[in-house]
Amino acid sequence: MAYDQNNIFAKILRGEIPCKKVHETAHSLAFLDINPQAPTHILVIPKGPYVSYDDFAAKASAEEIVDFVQATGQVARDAGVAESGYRLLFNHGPDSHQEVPHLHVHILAGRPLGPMLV
Ligand code: D5M
Repeated sequence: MAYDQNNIFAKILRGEIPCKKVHETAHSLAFLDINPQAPTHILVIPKGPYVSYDDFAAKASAEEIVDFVQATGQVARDAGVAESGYRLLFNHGPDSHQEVPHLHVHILAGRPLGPMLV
């Protein structure tokens, strides 16, 4: 699937629409989810044009991947949920109901999340 430069997160990265930024690194950006499903619901995205987890895993540089993983851990620590716990969620592709075609991980926390539902 080709990367759509007009997806909503591409617009956020270009500064065309606002976001509630919580963290930024050389290769990653974290901001609050507009439709929170938990008291803490933060999205972390790479700045590069990756459609999905598979696209990122296959094409991103080691530097980008390390940056993304470390940024995600830092955001959770800064949000104060590293001790109480959090869930990381990637939706990849149509069956997962991925809505935005720019890779993002959901950090969900702030209440007992219950068992993983599929
Ligand atoms: O999740 C896509 C997520 O993106 C969903 O939880 C809403 C969120 N979203 C959509 N638009 C925005 C803006 N403008 N700011 C912040 N969050 C947003 P998915 O895994 O693709 O289903």
